Amino acid sequence: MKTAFITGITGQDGAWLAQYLLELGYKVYGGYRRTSSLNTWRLDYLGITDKVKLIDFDLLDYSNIYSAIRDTKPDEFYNLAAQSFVGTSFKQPISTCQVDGMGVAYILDILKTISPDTKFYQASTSELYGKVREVPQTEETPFHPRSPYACAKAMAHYLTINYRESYDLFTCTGILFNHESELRGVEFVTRKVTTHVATWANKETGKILEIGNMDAQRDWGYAKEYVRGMHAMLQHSVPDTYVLATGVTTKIRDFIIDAFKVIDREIRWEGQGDLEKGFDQKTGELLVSVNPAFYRPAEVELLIGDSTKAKDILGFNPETNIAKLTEIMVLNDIDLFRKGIKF
Ligand code: NAP
Ligand code: G4F
Repeated sequence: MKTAFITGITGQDGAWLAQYLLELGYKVYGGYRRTSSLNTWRLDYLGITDKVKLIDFDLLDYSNIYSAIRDTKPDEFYNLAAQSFVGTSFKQPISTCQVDGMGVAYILDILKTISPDTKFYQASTSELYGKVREVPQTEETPFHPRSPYACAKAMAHYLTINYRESYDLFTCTGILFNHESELRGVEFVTRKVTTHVATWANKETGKILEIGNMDAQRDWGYAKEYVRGMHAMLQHSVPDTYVLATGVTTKIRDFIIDAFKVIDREIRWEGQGDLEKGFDQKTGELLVSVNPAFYRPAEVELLIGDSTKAKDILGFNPETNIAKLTEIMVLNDIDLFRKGIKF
């Protein structure tokens, strides 16, 4: 039986990856950080909370990481833990750098010292491209990070490659473009939109969606499919860096329009910039309103990835397009809302 250690197991990708590895017959250790109440809603949703072995794990604590690796000596180590919200990284730049940058330095050095045969996956990100230098973005496109989050992830990315080149460790980096799902945190824009749309499914309960920059574009895929790509990277004979993306980009505005269409509401836009608003075409109800509080000090305007390398070498071929993904998320949130879940 192979063993895997997943950091960030309580997060979106951690939960999907744990489910996938359990299906493959792995023993799964899940690193989770202590909070005042253990937050396993995603593992509960997938019905796997009792099937993984939860281990205390905090990326800020070297000695904790050391003992977690010493005690488990996994075949594969997936580092998915991070302060992953770009907006927050502008408000908490120091802790973001410590967790997302230094935390990875700790893991790599501990692996080198006490578990050099463990294969390592680092969750890199399309945020590295930032102010993009090339369209679409590939493994060769230069980086131009636009947030403390992306800067910290750049450090982690290069360290992962450096430990591969310097010490012959089996370390991979996956430059993943945005991937979403029913398990996405509600502060990220897709899930923020779908939870708001769900509140309009019962007419009397609609909540106005306050939104930031609607002109940014993202290459959105389905997280459940992307975690298979992470696993495939560690099964290949040679450690490397891969882009995982769909190759299709969508404006935030179009995502909002399509999400409301799932519940048969057409949006009529009025005004411009900070004053723009979206009304229900038929009823005139206010559905969407711009709130500059959600603008970022520096924005990543356009992301679109080319994952030809992952397709050719790993067989990565995501099937869920953005229309299907939108429908999955909206219908799931309507279901949750009707069951009384508060967003
Ligand atoms: P997520 O839902 O925000 O999950 C992040 C996880 O990290 C949570 O389990 C969180 O624990 C944990 N964590 C945060 N700080 C920690 C610390 N100091 N020590 C230990 N654990 C800590 O993120 P995700 O969407 O699953 O993303 C997974 C990884 O991929 C992240 O590294 C992210 O930056 C990267 N990434 C994501 C995307 C995407 O579109 N989803 C794209 C590219 C890269 P709590 O539950 O306690 O908060
Ligand atoms: O959903 P977002 O917060 O995701 P973002 O910033 O692209 O980051 C996500 O994807 C990265 C991969 O590229 C990951 F590395 C990272 O961990 C995370 O998973 O924002 C998407 C876009 C941005 O341009 C943002 O300015 O949506 C825009 N936006 C407009 N209004 C908003 C809002 N974003 C959020 N979260 N909330 C808004 O109200």
